[in-house]
Amino acid sequence: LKPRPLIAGNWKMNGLAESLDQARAVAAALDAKPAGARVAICPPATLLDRLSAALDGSSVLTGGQDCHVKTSGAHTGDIAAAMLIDAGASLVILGHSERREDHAETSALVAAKVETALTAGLEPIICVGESLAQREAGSALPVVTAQVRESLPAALAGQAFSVAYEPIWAIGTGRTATVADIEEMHAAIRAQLVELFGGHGATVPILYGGSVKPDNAAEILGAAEVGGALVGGASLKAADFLAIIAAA
Ligand code: G2H
Repeated sequence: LKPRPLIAGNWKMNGLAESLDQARAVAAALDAKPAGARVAICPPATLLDRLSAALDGSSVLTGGQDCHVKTSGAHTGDIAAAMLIDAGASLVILGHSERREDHAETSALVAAKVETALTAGLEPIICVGESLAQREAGSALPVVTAQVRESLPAALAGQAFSVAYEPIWAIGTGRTATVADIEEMHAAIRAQLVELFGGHGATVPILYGGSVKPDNAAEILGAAEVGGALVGGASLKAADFLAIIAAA
């Protein structure tokens, strides 16, 4: 059975208390007119507890943007998977390219974090994607399929999770991959998932991320093997996020 598409908002390092109103507006609109997709918002950690409370009783899930590989201890500035759960999260984004770049996260570390998140009871959204230089060198497919192999631990077998393909050159740049680019990569990721997880791998949602906006959402979400979207900038405004959700 094909799972429902997942539309996840990634607020990144944006959002103060007033942003909760945008999330409330999304929840109210979806309560009035339920979406076909599952919907989640991943705010900065400072807002997670308040956002989860604000969305309590609605259909909108909340998630973290990262968690530490360890379950607790002396890791100043970091956040543990159990803390995300404590703040109401049910999902967590792991291995986003901004974490891989800003914090030198390797696929091996991402895989270890995925195990930690699963043990805590979080549903991981595991991000992969090539840089512009890698795409121009013609190595996008091998780079991304290697990231999938190395970032997805065997512990994911039978578990709920999704993979998000986010070409780095299309993130926040206003530049989107073409449908042909997306379909080619999603097919390669699907083949890798089936190789790793058999029949389960055939059903894992593969999200697309990178400048998804109301005006390109229908085209992207209609592409083969696109099982949802990870939405950055356009998830910060309720009207834009709702338009993308409606396209799923
Ligand atoms: C890609 C995406 C969300 P944006 O990072 O993860 O952000 O939609 O702003 O490109």
